[in-house]
Amino acid sequence: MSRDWNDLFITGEPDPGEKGGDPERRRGFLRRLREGLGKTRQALAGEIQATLFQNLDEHTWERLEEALIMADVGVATTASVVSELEAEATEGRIEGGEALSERLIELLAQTARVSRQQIDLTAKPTVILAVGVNGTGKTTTIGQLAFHLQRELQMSVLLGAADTFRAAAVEQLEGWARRAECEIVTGPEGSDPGAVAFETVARAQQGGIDVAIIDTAGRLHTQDELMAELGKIRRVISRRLEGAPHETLLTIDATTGQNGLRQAKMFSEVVDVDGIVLTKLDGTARGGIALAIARELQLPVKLIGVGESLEDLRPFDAADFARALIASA
Ligand SMILES: Nc1nc2c(ncn2[C@@H]2O[C@H](COP(=O)(O)OP(=O)(O)O)[C@@H](O)[C@H]2O)c(=O)[nH]1
Ligand SMILES: [Mg+2]
Repeated sequence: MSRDWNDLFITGEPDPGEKGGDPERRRGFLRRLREGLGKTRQALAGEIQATLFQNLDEHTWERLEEALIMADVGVATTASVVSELEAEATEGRIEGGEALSERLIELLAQTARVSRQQIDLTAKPTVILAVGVNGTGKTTTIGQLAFHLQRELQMSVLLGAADTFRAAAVEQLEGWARRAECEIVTGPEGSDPGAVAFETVARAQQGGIDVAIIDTAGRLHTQDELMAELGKIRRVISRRLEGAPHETLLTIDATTGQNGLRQAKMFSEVVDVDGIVLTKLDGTARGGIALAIARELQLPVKLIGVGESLEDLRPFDAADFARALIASA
């Protein structure tokens, strides 16, 4: 789990200091996370606190299950977490609302833990490919990620606008390139996305760039078409640079709930995905989905988006996340 950018990225540079960065900054981050998750928190935290701080009976566990399922934590995840909590409480291993609430956070965080949480940036250049259904937040995520790499970690970034389907998509990425102060490779509208991807990797190699991030279109006419296009982009990239793309990130829009999960499953069948970016958590009361995705897709959530500003993309830490949803303060 990555509590901070320094935990998320493997850069090969010496650790810049104390894990998790400076405490002031971390407090600020947790406050923003709580605010960003406000809608889910409003629906969930009060209900859970009220339930766990009352006398425990069979209704306690039912109410708890209902609240978690309403927040999209998922039926299977909810069932296993609540039955474990109930067992521990019944056996007297945990007592009191505070301890129950803490244990619930721990159990939820555990379910979200799957292999390889980090993003390895030691290859030079590292090529990151962004995939996902249109409108899920790929371009926004790329811009925010470029900003962090370039401006905070002092890594050089090159963007590749391989979503050549619409001119507006290229302009949008150009806007982010300006904000992040990084270079961008574009092609004419309707041109071959593979050619743009190839050019991006080539220029990153020639220019000694640290990270190339490639945007894709993610149209979903048919699965075959999508598979053909993404497959071609990947082949072109790996032909230019062996081992690339090093990281394929799949964006999922949290507001689309279980439907988004189904689409994500389809994508992960078509391309090898290394991690999930879960966006728009600020726009839903069902943000619990972040805790269920890892288990359902067997893929780690690596980044979360809680808004459209530069600061709104964050590394995902399941414990911080669960705490932001549930804890009273
Ligand atoms: N509220 C909110 N809006 C977001 C977030 N991420 C992206 N958006 C918005 O969602 C829309 C689609 O995003 P975009 O990056 O263009 O998606 P793409 O089609 O996958 O590239 C845009 O209006 C973004 O500003 C987020 O975390 N929160
Ligand atoms: Mg886009």
